[in-house]
Amino acid sequence: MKDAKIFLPELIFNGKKLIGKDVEKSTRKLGDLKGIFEDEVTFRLMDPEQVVYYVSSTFPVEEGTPGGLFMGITYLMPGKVGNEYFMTKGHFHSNIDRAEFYWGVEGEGMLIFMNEKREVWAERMYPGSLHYIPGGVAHRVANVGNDMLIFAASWPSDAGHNYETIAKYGFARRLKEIDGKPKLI
Ligand code: M6P
Ligand code: ZN
Repeated sequence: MKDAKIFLPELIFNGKKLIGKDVEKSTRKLGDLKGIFEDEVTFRLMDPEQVVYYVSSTFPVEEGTPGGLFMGITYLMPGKVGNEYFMTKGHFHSNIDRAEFYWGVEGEGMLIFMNEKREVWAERMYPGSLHYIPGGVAHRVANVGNDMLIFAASWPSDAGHNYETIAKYGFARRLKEIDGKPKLI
């Protein structure tokens, strides 16, 4: 029998960066996050062009394909709007029962969960922390440190992002810095 072919991988995840074929980058600036922070007066005084986070992702199959997986790495800048930490938009999955893994790569973060009953809880993120996000649970990450927060994620290719529910009703609690410490209030 002839030897089977051996290939080099098309992608490299060197721990902090996703490098290779078809890696897509998306950027979210402060101006794209209008309405998610409570202190709108302070928000309006800030530069809408300031980058809050960007995501490098690989989509090996078409979005919506059942059974596939996506992977992305998010780079979330340190900062606050008033006393509320910079955070991702946050979303439920459009196919609400789809789960996801997040894991901490660098920096200090907080993963905020909210179920459909609007119950909120959070887990600390740090290099090596691994977080299972069950189906039916909205998720958002805040950078609670002074340096960039890097976390990676893998989610089903038919999960989809439902941003509307969060845009309309928000999370039931906000993560704020109170006396120098993060608190969910
Ligand atoms: C992770 C994944 C992505 C998501 C990104 C940013 O990398 O969950 O699917 O897009 O975080 O989060 P959001 O889409 O809520 O802005
Ligand atoms: Zn998700």
